[in-house]
Amino acid sequence: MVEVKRALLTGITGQDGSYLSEFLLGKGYEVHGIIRRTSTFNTDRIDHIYVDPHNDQARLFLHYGDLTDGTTLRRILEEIEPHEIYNLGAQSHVRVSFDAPEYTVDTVAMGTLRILEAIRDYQRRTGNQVRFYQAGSSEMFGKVLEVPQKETTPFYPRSPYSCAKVYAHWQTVNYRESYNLFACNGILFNHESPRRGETFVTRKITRALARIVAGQQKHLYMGNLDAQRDWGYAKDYVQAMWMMLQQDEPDDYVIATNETHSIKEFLNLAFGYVNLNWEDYVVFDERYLRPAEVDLLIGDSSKAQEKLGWKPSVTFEELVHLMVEADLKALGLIPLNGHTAQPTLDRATVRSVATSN
Ligand code: NDP
Ligand code: GDR
Repeated sequence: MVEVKRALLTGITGQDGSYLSEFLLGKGYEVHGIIRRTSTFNTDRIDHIYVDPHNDQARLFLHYGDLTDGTTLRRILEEIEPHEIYNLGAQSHVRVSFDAPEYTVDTVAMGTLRILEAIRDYQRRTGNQVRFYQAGSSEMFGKVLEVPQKETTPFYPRSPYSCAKVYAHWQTVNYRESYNLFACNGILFNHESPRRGETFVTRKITRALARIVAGQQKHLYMGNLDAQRDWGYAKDYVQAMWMMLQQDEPDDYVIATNETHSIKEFLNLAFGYVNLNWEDYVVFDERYLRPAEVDLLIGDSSKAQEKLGWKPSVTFEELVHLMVEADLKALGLIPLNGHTAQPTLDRATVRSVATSN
């Protein structure tokens, strides 16, 4: 009988963790996730795939732990004996990393090292190979040294978060070369979805837009609107993580759409979708500026496209529209007919509601 594959995820309650869990369950995996104890529920994004563990159909299991707690990480690894580990956990907000640098570095840099050390010992003791995925970021490129950015582009991190990600990247390479670990770095450019955290710029915009249409909010306070990002769809990106771990040899890959757009372009498309002008609502607030900004990110994912056979399936315009639609739907403003780029709402009605507020 073929053994069921077991995957262990840190960050399972986050945007990517939830999509990756769905994807792995669909592939027949048993999925284990590390969650943090919080005073309010933090499992909203995975509640729909959770089955009570007393049910023998259950294939998703949750374990309390934290990236700052190496003992627990080791214990969970020993108990589960996973075939694959996806390290998605992080204090992942760049602006917040300037406010809480020490904690950010502890989770992102030291957290990765703690897992790598646990895998190293586990492999040596048992002889079982664990495949490891590290959630690297385009933020590591930071200051523009080359466009588009690819695997060979030098890093120039511009925040505590990205400095920590660079450390985690090189430590992953180092463990691969020193201890023969099957360890891969994904260098993922921004990827978004209706499950994106509410304080990242795309979701902040689409959520505020829905609230403006519903008359619950009049203004949207924002920082630098000139920054440019290579935005893709999170569901596409988690597939690339899995693909990396199915190769014969471990390697590092850039995952991107190879297109860049400014925050203003995002605003134009989002507000334009409901026939509103963003300039009537968006107000500058310097609190959303960063001490150092990353001005321009545009990836070159040709290596992943050639070697993994990965490619993005959702365009920038489709991404904006599916996020706007999901937030409008969450407030009961439109019926959503699946992920479609076609407006399903009566724009004239929406416009009249918004302008009368
Ligand atoms: P999210 O912020 O949505 O999720 C982060 C996850 O990490 C959550 O599950 C969170 O738990 C968990 N976490 C936070 N702190 C700790 C800790 N101390 N110990 C254990 N778990 C912790 O991030 P995304 O899903 O968007 O991103 C996934 C990973 O990919 C992150 O590492 C991020 O840095 C990286 N990345 C993301 C990109 C993107 O565009 N989304 C691009 C490139 C890289 P809780 O729910 O309890 O807060
Ligand atoms: P980023 O994402 O920093 O690229 O990191 P974010 O959406 O936070 O910012 C993108 C750009 O928008 C500008 N901006 C604002 N950002 C936020 N959050 N709020 C605002 O009001 C606002 N106004 C303008 C920012 O200055 C920035 O230029 C994300 C995270 O998911 C990281 O974990 C990940 O590694 C990278 O993407 C790739």
